[in-house]
Amino acid sequence: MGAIYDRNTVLTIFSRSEQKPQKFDLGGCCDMIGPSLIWAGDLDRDGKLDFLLDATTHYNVSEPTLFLSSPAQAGEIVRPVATIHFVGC
Ligand SMILES: [Ca+2]
Repeated sequence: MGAIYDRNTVLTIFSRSEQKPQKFDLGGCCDMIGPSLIWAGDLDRDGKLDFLLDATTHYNVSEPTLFLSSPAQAGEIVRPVATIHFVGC
């Protein structure tokens, strides 16, 4: 699995097991720092990669989102299942 970010801040995910890449619009992400991959592994133990990505829209905000492979629908590689929003001082 691989991922790239384009100028419009679209996360594109590739997988050997899926014919088409999956795209996520990250909206107004990511001022100054860009999206950050926090963790990658197989959290749900289905043999496919899961990851935690921070795609915050502001430098003083953290918004990690968990993407899991097991709830992915047909044609998807992963599905976002949880997000938490932190604001700095
Ligand atoms: Ca997995």
